[in-house]
Amino acid sequence: METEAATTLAGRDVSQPLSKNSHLLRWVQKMADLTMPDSIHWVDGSQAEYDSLCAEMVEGGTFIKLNEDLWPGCFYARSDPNDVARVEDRTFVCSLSKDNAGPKNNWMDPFAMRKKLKGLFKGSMRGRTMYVLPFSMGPVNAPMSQIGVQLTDSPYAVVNMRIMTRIGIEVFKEIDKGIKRVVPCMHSVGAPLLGGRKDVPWPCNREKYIVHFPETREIWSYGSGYGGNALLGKKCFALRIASAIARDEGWMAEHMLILGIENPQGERTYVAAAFPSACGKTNLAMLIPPAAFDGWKIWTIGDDIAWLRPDENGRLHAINPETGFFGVAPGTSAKTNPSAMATLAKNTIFTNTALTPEGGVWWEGMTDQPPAECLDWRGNPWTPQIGKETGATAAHPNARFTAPATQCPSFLAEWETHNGFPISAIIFGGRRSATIPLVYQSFNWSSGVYIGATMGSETTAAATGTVGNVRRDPMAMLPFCGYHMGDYFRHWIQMQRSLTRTPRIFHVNWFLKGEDGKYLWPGFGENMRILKWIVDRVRGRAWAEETPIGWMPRYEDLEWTGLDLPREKFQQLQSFDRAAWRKEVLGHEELFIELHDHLPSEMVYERELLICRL
Ligand code: SAT
Ligand code: MN
Repeated sequence: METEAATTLAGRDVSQPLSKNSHLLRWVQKMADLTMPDSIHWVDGSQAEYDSLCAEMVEGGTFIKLNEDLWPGCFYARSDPNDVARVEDRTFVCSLSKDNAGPKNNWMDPFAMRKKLKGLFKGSMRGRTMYVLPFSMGPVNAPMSQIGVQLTDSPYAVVNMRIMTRIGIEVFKEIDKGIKRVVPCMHSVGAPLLGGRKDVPWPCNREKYIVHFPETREIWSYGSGYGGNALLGKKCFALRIASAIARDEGWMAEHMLILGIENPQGERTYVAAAFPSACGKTNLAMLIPPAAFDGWKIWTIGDDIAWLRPDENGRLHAINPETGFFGVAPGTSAKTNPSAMATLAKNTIFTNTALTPEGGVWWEGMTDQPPAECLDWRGNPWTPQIGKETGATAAHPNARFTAPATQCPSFLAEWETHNGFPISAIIFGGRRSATIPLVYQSFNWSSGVYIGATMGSETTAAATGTVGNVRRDPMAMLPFCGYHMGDYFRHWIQMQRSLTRTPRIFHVNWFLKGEDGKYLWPGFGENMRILKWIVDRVRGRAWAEETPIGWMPRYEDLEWTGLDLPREKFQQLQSFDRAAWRKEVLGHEELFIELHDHLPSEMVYERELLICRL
């Protein structure tokens, strides 16, 4: 096979193929013939390779090396202003039947889409190197892990993927065993370098396609180099494709952080929490308990994606399939998230933050005092005065850091070898300035699934589009579910059957605002108080009051030492407004009408019950 591959690829500069898998070799060859790169580089995943790719990108202008004394091992990139976030309107789930993709996904006939993609990818890598990037989501040998190979013309994607996933030789070895199915992931920034044209720092294309074929388990991404559009292991594989695999195989791929809560007696409780993009998952995952919680500790396991599977005893276990954090920079500070600041202090890639004159990075909220001057995320001079006059921020609101998880001080060390952590509670949460109380608990699994399914959240800068509208974002999976949302609810309901003990389900909302427009809840470390109540509920140690929407803590059920939050304010945070909830339920109805022909009857019953209680 090697010789066959080598002959057909003659004329191209090809590094030694690192796999003997004939399917893989044939596919690489076929894709090279389609995309016509100048050279092919088999990614070994070594530090030396990473360093040389970074050096090449510094040379080419994609990367700026940050000041080694201030930011050791760190690089800075500015994206094209037209390529700054996930593009949901350009994201497709191309199942054979439109019905399987459901009304919440963009769909195109897979045959028509393949034709379209062939046209787009034809010659799309001319003048560039195609990287053959093998990656494993989850520890390479672990039973829960999944393997993919991304062919990409973006060295930026390669180095980011090295932080975010397990890549390189060990994954090729796993592929060569021929046991696990490999998900092929095609990625091109769609900017061929024709006739010796000079490259730009951030090549991309105005036309973008992020395409998933769930039946054949394939991903094709064209035109973007940013985040979830380009790091295909993340949202495309670990959520959209994996959710479809998980439904077929009886497990769950969810947009959830995972954390462990340890009390002073050393007892650990693991919880998973689903929040939409840019709603503070990373902050919650890295929470540091306030001083009053002496002896308590939060362990970080993941900040974005959880794969959950019942073990042989019927308890739901979770792994984080990633190895890094692709976190939102703005708002991250030594005050809001000291662990994140420690994590990103070295060996980190910053994208679309501001660049300071001393070769450091800055973003809104990082320090109380902005730098006197800096270059903004577009490379233009920025001063606080310019910011005031023009309203321009120094960092893009979706500016990101890509940082290794092992650098996080609260990261759970045994995580690599572990087969997953038993999950006692699932927390849903959205960004809602009104109506939804600070915390409540569902009555049972199916009412909990209803709470997750009807979750709403105000939109953020993580996706292109208007910011601040309330949209229904079921289980925070609206942009990430690889099949019909109604079937997804059914899968959630059915999971109960394979569980001897279901996790308890909660809903939180840190984002309630008072009449003055200010947040009512201090958030961040103080969220520990809510987590403690949740742990105590799960373990049958805490009291709650029944309300029409679920179980709620009374003021005296929470630990208040060290926080001066008046009882009246708590009442405001926990208030239940019947009229507002009646409106809220109409929003649920809108979603259900859209999904009606696939909606499990449990969801309809739960809605009826809720209406009766209201
Ligand atoms: O999808 S990204 O990885 O770009 C970030 C997110 O939206 O959560
Ligand atoms: Mn996310």
